[in-house]
Amino acid sequence: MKLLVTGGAGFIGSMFVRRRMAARPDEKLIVLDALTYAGNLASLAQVKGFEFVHGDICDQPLVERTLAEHQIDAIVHFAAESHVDRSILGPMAFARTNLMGTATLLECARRGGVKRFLHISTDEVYGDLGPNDAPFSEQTPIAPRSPYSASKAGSDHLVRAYFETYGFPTLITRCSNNYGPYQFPEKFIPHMILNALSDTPLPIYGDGQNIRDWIHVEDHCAAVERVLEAGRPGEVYNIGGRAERPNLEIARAILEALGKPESLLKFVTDRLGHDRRYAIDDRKIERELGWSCARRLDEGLAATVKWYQTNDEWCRQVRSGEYRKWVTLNYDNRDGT
Ligand code: NAD
Ligand code: TDX
Repeated sequence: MKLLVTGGAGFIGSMFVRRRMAARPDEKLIVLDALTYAGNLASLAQVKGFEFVHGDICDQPLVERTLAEHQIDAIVHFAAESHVDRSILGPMAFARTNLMGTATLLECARRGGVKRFLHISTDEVYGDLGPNDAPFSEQTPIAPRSPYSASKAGSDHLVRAYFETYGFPTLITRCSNNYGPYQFPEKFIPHMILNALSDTPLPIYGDGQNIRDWIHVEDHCAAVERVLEAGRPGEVYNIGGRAERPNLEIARAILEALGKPESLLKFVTDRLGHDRRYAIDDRKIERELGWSCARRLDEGLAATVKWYQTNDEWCRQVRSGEYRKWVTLNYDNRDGT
């Protein structure tokens, strides 16, 4: 299979590429990534054998060329603007990449004869839950509440429309909150770990009782591989960690793991439109494809804390902005983008 992975320099995409290349070193794998602030080639530094195309999924000629030149059979589409807080500050980038980018990719892939298109979506498209509501299933109506989740929901609708209208072989996964190595520290868990390590207050939005279902990024990527291999075209598969926790409990666990005092917790103004609870019913992927989450949250979190403690060079470069040097040297000076 000749595989195109969009967003392969991001947090989840890079884990997918690392795992895939380790298991199938002879497979032809192309990463297409615009290297926004969230893309970091250092996350792929140890990986050999893949090809990298620096480009934007909204750039139709570039996408067409990439698909044709490499005779791509299948696409795993991770590329997105992914941070809710940024979507509240600047929603247009989310509409552009998540909607227009996905539309561009779908249209080029359909015309280019791609045989499988796996769209990586999120549980956030279902909206939020009250404390006693049943978890989201694949039948739960789509009801996004942030510009991020609305743009992802829009992209899911486009993907579904390509299956229904053209019979184009699409698949969708909707996963809960990921954690693990190489996650950009704007997201909750790495943000808490790095602040704790530098004795900086940990900002807890609202009352800290918002609940997320946490899954280790390796478990998510294993599920994505199962869907790529054996998922039924036209279907949606939920993926979850079966580990619902209030944010405050996670922040406390991180402080405890690092031997830091609870006085570092700082309650701050809540996120606008903050979803209260996510929970996932992932029995369909378990039943149909035999996948289930392998890592326990306490073990995965301990390993993640350790990873951020021991990979201080990656963290330092991300925090200082030095990781952007590659883009500046190779591209910014050449064509002004
Ligand atoms: P990320 O922000 O870490 O990475 C996104 C990657 O996409 C980056 O490498 C970035 O450079 C690239 N990118 C952004 N805009 C692009 C464009 N226009 N063209 C080409 N590349 C572009 O995101 P992530 O956390 O790895 O999430 C990956 C996917 O998984 C996203 O689609 C996200 O919605 C979904 N998802 C994430 C989570 C989570 O907890 N992080 C959970 C469920 C689903
Ligand atoms: O500093 C913080 N303090 C805080 O209390 C941050 C960054 C977050 N939070 C809270 C907000 C959420 O309730 O922690 C929770 C998790 O926040 P994020 O890491 O921003 O994740 P979330 O908004 O839940 O969205 C994530 O999961 C689904 C990803 O960013 C999305 O890409 C994915 O689709």
